[in-house]
Amino acid sequence: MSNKEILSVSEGEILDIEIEEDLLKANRELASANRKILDSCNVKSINVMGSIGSGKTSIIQWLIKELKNKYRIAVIAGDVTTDIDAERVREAGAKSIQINTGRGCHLDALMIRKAVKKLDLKQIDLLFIENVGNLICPADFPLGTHINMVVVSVTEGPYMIIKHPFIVKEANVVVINKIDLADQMEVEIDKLVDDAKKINPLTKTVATSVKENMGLKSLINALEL
Ligand SMILES: Nc1nc2c(ncn2[C@@H]2O[C@H](COP(=O)(O)OP(=O)(O)OP(=O)(O)O)[C@@H](O)[C@H]2O)c(=O)[nH]1
Ligand SMILES: [Mg+2]
Repeated sequence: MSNKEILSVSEGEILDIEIEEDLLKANRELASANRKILDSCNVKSINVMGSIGSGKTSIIQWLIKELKNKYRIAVIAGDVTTDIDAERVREAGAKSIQINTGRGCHLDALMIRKAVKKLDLKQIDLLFIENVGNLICPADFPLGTHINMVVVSVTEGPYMIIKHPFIVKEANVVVINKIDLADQMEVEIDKLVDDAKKINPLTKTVATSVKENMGLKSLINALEL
């Protein structure tokens, strides 16, 4: 008996793969159309991805408070069911639109196209898009943004970057947040930075603590804002 197990792919599975490829292709085309629309209105856009509770909204609020006198800022907030995050960024001083994805684990380019139609882009300089908290699905669905930022938190432990190479490969900026808790979590920031650079040598890394107000200037530099 062979020690290799051969898995056969049924016709149904081939169809599934073809449908998935078509879906990803359609998303990429819509993403490029989104980019053209944003570019035509001189709106710089940032796709903020990261796991649940890593600090995505806190970081967006922090940036809004620091930058709202320099840029006209809007946020598209993706969430499964609530509009809590849209309200939080509105309170910080930005226009906001909530997208509820229901059971969906990521935003896609069509959702952004529809949300962008509700914004007066001529009145906006900077658009944050907070993706659904998840380190897997958003990696496959570009939105057409200029910058992809991934927020991880030290509270997720020492292996969260090395275990999620696909999203790190897509990231222009990796933010390691909640560094105020690094000692309690016994997580070494330098090791996380090395992990990110090994996966994506071109990505920029920034260590932050929103709670202790650490790393804001470095983050603004990394985002070229
Ligand atoms: N200690 C500490 N807590 C933080 C920091 N940043 C955010 N938090 C807290 O972490 C929790 C989650 O923050 P959010 O900004 O809501 O995280 P999120 O990634 O937007 O969460 P979801 O949208 O639910 O996925 C909140 O209680 C924040 O106050 C930080 O730097 N240090
Ligand atoms: Mg949030």
